Amino acid sequence: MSRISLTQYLVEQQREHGHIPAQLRLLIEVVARACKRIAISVNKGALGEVLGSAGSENVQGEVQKKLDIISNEVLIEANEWGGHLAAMASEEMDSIHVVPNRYPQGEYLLLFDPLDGSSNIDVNVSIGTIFSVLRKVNNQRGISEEDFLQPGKQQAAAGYCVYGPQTTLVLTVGRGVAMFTLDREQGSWVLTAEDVQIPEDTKEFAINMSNMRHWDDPVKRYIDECLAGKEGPRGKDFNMRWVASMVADVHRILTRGGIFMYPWDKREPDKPGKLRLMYEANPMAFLVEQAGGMATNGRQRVMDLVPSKLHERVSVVLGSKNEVQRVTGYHLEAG
Ligand code: AHM
Ligand code: MG
Repeated sequence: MSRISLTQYLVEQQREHGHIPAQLRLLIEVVARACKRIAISVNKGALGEVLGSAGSENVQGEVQKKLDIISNEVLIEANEWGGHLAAMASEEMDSIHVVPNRYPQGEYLLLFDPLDGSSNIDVNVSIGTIFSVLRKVNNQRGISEEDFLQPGKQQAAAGYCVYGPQTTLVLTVGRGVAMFTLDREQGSWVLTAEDVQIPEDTKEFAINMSNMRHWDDPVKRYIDECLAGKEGPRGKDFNMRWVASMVADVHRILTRGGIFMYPWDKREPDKPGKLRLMYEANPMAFLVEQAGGMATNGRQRVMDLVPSKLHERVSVVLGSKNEVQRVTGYHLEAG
C-alpha cells in the first residue's frame, strides 16, 4: 500500500487547491520537525533527565516542568531562521518573540502551547504540542503583541501533536482535518487519516468531575442529566473520560466523538476559565469545526472571540455538535 508523507500532502494541497502558500507549507514542515525532536525527548524520559520541574514559573504563575522549557526552546530555535515567520507567542513566555533582525521576516505569526498536559509528563501519560498560525495583517510597522490579537476564525492553520503510544500530528489548513503518524524507523510523518469527522451525537463526556461543586448551574444541569443515564431525561447511559491532557481528550473526540468541557468555575470567579484562548481553545476549535463539530465558551463560538490580551483565558465546550449545542443552549436559557 502506498503511503503519503506530510511533505507530499502539503505539496498536493499547494498544487491542486492552491490554498497553501509556500511560506505556510514551510512553516508546517518546520513545526512538524520540531515536534519530532520534542517526541525524542519525551520518549527518553528519565534516561534523558527531562522529567521533573525546572524550578521556575511561567507568566501565569504555573510551575514549569523541564519539558515545558525544552519544548519551548525547540520550537523557537526551529522556527526563527526559516524566513516564514514574523514572530511567535507561547504559553511559556511572558511576551512575544520577534524574529531577530539577522533573519528575514515572514508574513506569519505562530502561537503554541509547547507541552500541553504538563501534569502528565512524569507519570508517562499522553501529552502534546498545540499550535496556531495567524497572518501578520499589519504591514505598516514592526511587530507587536497587538498583531496577535485576532479572533480564531482568522487562523490560517492549526494543529497538535500527541505524544502517546503513537506520535500523531493532526492538522488543518482550513480544508478538513488530516492525521499523520510518525514512522520512527523512517523518521517521517505518514498520512493515516483524512477528512476526519466527529459524529454529531455521543454518549461520552470529558470534564474534571472533582470541580463539580464549583460549577455554574447550566454545567451542573447537563452533567446531572448525563449521569441520570437511561432512566433520566437523556434516555441513554453516558461514559466518562478525563485524561487531563487536552490534546489526548480532543484526539479521542476527533477519533470517536464526545464532548470536552473545561468551564468557568467559582474557584477563580474573576477568570473566564482555565484554558488559554490563543494557544489551546482556538486551535482546537478550528480542528473540531473542520471535523464537523462545534466549539463555544458556553455562549458564543470560540473562534468569534476577539482576544484583548495574549494570555487570555476562556471557558471551553467542544466536540460532538448536538451535545455542544445542548450545553450552549442551557447557558443561554440561564441568561
Ligand atoms: P497545561 O497547559 O499547563 O498543561 O494545562 C492545560 C491542561 C489541559 O491539557 C487539560 O485539559 C487541563 O489542563 C487539565 O486540568 P486539571 O488538572 O484541572 O484537570
Ligand atoms: Mg496547555
